[in-house]
Amino acid sequence: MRPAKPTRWAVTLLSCLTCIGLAAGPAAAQEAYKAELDALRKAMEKYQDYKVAVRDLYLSTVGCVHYSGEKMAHHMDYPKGAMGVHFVNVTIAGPPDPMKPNVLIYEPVGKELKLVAVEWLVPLTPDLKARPSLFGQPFMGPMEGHEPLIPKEYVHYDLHMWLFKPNPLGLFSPTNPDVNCTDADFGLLEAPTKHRHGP
Ligand SMILES: [Cu+2]
Repeated sequence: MRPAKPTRWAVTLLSCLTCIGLAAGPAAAQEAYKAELDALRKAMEKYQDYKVAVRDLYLSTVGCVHYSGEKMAHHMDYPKGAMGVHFVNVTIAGPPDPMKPNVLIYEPVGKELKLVAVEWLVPLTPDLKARPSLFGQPFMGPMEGHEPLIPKEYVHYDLHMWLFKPNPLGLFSPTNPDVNCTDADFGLLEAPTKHRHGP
């Protein structure tokens, strides 16, 4: 599946970053991009059923990722909280498409999986000339892959968006303190002691 060509509004959106979002911060960006966020939420709604996501090739990476808030060497500083279970679609490639995130994130609640967030994951490649941005929000990174689920060598940028569950730390915070992995069959705490260090 080839990524869809950016629509006119997406191009306008990308070229207009400096005029609104960056200077004004995430809350204002949320306001400025309200129509786009609503359109994205509508497009992603069908994935509240994880089986629909799997059929569209968003595949589960199983572990429910959460963070203690402790600083980790070679890692971004992630505030205490969880991301959840990432479902990754490797058939979506190319520049990040605001209407087509390549990752969906679910929180295990009881015996169910609740769609809570979407994420754009962009590998650092020689043709990538600048830090990607969407919705007036610069991506985090570049950072190493998050072991044990992503190899350390997979250097990338990413942007999380809590489209279906409010996040007190902000719409674009990488972690959400209101999401937890206590109901997950496979919890995966990324903490300093669990991180593989060099030889
Ligand atoms: Cu994530």
